[in-house]
This record gives sequence, structure tokens and C-alpha cells, in this order.
Amino acid sequence: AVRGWSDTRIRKFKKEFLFGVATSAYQVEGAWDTDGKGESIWDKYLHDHPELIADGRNGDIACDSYHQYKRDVEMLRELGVDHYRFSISWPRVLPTGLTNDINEKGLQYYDNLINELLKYGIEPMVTIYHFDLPQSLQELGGWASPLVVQWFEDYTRLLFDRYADRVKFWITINQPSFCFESYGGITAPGIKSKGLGDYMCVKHVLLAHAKAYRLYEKEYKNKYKGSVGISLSLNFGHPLNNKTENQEAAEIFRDFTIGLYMNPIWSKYGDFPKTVRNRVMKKSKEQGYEKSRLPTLSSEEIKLLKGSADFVGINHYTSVFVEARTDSDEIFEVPSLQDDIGVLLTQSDEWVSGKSSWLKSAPYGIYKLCLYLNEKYNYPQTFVTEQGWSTGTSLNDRSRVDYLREYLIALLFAIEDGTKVMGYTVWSLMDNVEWNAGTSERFGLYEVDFEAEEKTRTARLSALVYKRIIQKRVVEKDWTPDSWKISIT
Ligand code: PNW
Repeated sequence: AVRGWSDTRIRKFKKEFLFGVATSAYQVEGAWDTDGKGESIWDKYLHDHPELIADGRNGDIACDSYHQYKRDVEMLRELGVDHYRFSISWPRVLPTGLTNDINEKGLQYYDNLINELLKYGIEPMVTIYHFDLPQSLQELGGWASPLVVQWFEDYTRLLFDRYADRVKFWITINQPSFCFESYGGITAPGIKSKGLGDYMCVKHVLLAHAKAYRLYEKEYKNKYKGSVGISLSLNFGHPLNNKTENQEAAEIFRDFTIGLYMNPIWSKYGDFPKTVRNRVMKKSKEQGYEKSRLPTLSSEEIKLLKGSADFVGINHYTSVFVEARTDSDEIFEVPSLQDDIGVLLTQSDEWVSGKSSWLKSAPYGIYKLCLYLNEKYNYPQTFVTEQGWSTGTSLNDRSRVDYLREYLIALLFAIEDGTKVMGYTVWSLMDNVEWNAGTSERFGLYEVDFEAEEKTRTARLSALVYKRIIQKRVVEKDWTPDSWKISIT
């Protein structure tokens, strides 16, 4: 029998299970050039290309969290969350990207935020990098250059020295798969180098992560007892049907979108998956490259990476169906990740659609994903670091309530089947700048009035429902609040 709403056994999240919400620096802080902050690749990209932003709103002011962080913490108290995941803007603390110029005012901002959280018993979870590279480092090669590994380590050391006494949860990098958008020319820095620059970026992102992990392990862990992980964008690829070729296609898709990051860190032998290495090698040769477009990892690099995480941060939003194709080079750019994978992706018409075109609700995807990770990587420690739903502007966000409830139920099933999950994090605390989509797609439990000077935040229905889930540790199908007012309890 399929477990679902019809299965009426009550499942509970343990009291140690952490519930929280997430944001990222560029998306909420604003104050893009205040108090000595340097320019990031997203500042430059959206300043240079305002036409790319769906509604024209960039991150210059965003939610103004740089000035409104006390209100943000007040909202976290209203929700009753256990933790808050936010990111640090590299160019805010190091305007040149390097440690020659340390911006004390930038560091002070995060000190203030962390102290405000701790004052109310909210655990800070810090993402060290969430897409906003200092522009000055982009000009020296950015993530395509091997030098970035050292730059990142130096930046990370600064953060550990300053905050590790109070921050117990660290996420080195958010979604290494950003490389495929950044070097696919669709997000900052907007460089077109598909199937080449993107793979170089992935290698350096992974090495930067591993160096940061080893640094903490060696110099901070004994003293502070924190944990360091990495967040991966892990949507799930289901075979379109049970035809053998589609099952194989789904496996290849997962090797490229999950294994590419999981294997080097969590598999027994390390390195990129063999299927990925072979496929890119074969295609590269056919395309006239002497070597594979996928960089190799040396035996030292493999060793450095293996086991370099205390947990995997799962960012899971949606699912896709995977179908085998033999004519992929006629559909996709050559070379590219898509062509290397060589499969066709679709989504079901039956899945409810969010405001973002890619976002459809398929709750059993998180269940399937968890079981896949358990089987392939022997029950890794996980933390759901992002899950969320987009709507337009409205406080009555029923679709977000349905989405969150159904995914949380599916997660409870995964836990029952042995998945190790420390906590769950909703993306996002409040509406924010959704990259190229500007503020046209809203992910917030709180709605933000971007027209208002104070960027006024108002709780949506989903905020009240999430608060109730956190309090009760169960997901109630029919609960509705008596009033729509939220207050600190
Ligand atoms: C996340 N997908 O990225 C990012 O970490 C956030 O910064 C962002 O605001 C949030 O999702 C909402 O988009 C993803 O296509 C973007 O499946 C797209 C996908 C997954 C994650």
C-alpha cells in the first residue's frame, strides 16, 4: 500500500530535530555598496544587464536586512524556529576578495546578527558562499581558476577565526551546480563556456570545499565541536516508465546531477563517478578534444575530498522524469552538460505548479531521493537545508501550505525507513530577490512589501502553519489558525 494521507498513523519529528528557515546575502541584505562593501559578481551582472531581471528589481536594496536584521530575528522568534540559515557576503567582509583589506564594519554586521540570534536561543547556520563572488576575483579567473581554492580557504579562515566560537553549523558552498548556470551564461558572471568552464568550476568548488573542511577539522573542531557540510541541489530524476533504457537514462542523469558531487566526498573510492568520466571522455574525443573536458582529480585530491563533510545539505524542490534519447546532439548545445548526459527531461501535468516554471510539487521525490542516498552512500548524515515554493503576492498561500505539509509527510516516511536527517529548513524566511526573476517569484513565509521604505514583512498563512508544525512536531492535515496574527510565544 502507498503511504500517504490515507495512512493515519501519527508520525512525529523528534524533539532534537531542528526546524528552521533560510536566506542568502545577495537576496536579502541590500546595502550593496554600504560601509566599504566590495562589488560582487551579482552586483555587476544585474547592474550591467537590468533587462535580464523579470521585474527589474535587483539586490541593491532587496529586503534591506543589512539594516533590518533585528526585525528578521523578531520574525524567527514569531515562527519559533530552532535555527536560521543565512550566508555571508564575501565582498562585504573582504572587498578585494583577498585578506589584504579586511572590512571591519562588514564583519561587525554578522557579529551583530549572530549575537542577536543567540540572545534568543536560535542556532546560526552559516553558508560561507552563496553565489556572490567578489568581482575582483572573477577578473582573475573566478571559479574556473585553480587559484580560487586558496582564496576561498583564506576567506574561510577569517570567518572561522571570527565566528567559530558561536557558530556550530557551517555550510561551505551552496549548490556547486551553480557552475552550470554561471558558465552556461545564464547567471552571474554570465560567461558562456558550456561543457568546459563549468566542469573546471565544479572541480575547484569541490576542492575549495574540502580545504575549508580540513581547515576546520585541523584547527577548530576540537575546540568548538561544530560540524561542516556542503549543500547540494538534489532534485530527483525518476525514469519516465519502467522500460530498461529509461531506467538506465535515469541512472545516468543521477550520476551527473547527484553523483558528480556526492561520489568524491561520500563514496568508498572517491572521485567523480566512472560513468560520468567515461561519457565525457568519449564525447570529448569525438569532439576533437585531446583530453576529457571533465578535469581529472589527482590521487591527493581524491584523498582530500573523501570524507570531507559531516553532513550533506539537501536542497530539494522538485522532480523530473527522465527519458533515453539517441539524438541528444540535435537538441542540446555541443558541448554541454545536457549533451553529455544525453537524456530528455519532462515533468508531469498532474504535478501542481509553483510560480517558477521549473517548480512542480512531487512530494514522493524527497522520499525517493533519501532512499537513493541511503542505498548508494550508506545512510549519510543529512540536513535539509532548503525546500520551498513560489507564489505571487498574496498572504493566503494555500499552495505553499499544501506543498510543505506533503513534503514533510514524505520526509517522515523517509526517516521511518532509516534516513538520518538532523533538521529541515524552509526556503525562505521572506520574499527576496530571486536572482534573474527579481521579485516576480515569491518564496517567503513572510511577504515583503518592496515598495515600502522599511521593506515591511507580513506573515503569510504558511508562516502560521509552519509555526504550528514546529510547536507540535507533527503535520496536521486540516489545522487552520483562529486568527492570522502571529506573535512571539
Ligand atoms: C535555490 N531547480 O536554487 C537557491 O539556493 C536559492 O538561492 C534560490 O532562491 C532558491 O533555490 C529558489 O530558486 C535552486 O531548478 C534553483 O530545481 C533552481 C532549482 C533548484 C535550486
